[in-house]
Amino acid sequence: MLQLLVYLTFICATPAMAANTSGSLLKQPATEITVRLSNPANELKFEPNHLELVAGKRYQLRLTNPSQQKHYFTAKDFADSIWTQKVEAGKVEIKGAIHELELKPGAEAEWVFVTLKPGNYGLRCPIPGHTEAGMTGEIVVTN
Ligand SMILES: [Cu+2]
Repeated sequence: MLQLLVYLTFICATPAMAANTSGSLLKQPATEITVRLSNPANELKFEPNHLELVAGKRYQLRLTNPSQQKHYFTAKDFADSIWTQKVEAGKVEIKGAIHELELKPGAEAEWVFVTLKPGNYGLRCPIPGHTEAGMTGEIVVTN
């Protein structure tokens, strides 16, 4: 009996419980969006560079890097405003908060999350020179 109590306490203390409040949100089908980090011509931009999302919806954001150099998808304020269900890359699945993804040439990743707070959030690739060259974007979350 004591063991059971300890076990329950442990479960309740895990961050995953925060997800329970949005449990029904996690069952809704995810809207798929693809964003390319640069392109085969190595242009320093996100395609598309403007995303419009709705708060309280579940999304499956597929990130690809079809260029010959690595890039980052960095949107810290956005990442703070959502609930990340998981990030899948290759055979690895990562649970919990994510702020930034680095994609090597040819890499692909899937970020599944639920938007929570409306707002305008910046997106950029912080590799020296890339933000300055225009590798930026905007994520708009509306009600
Ligand atoms: Cu870049």
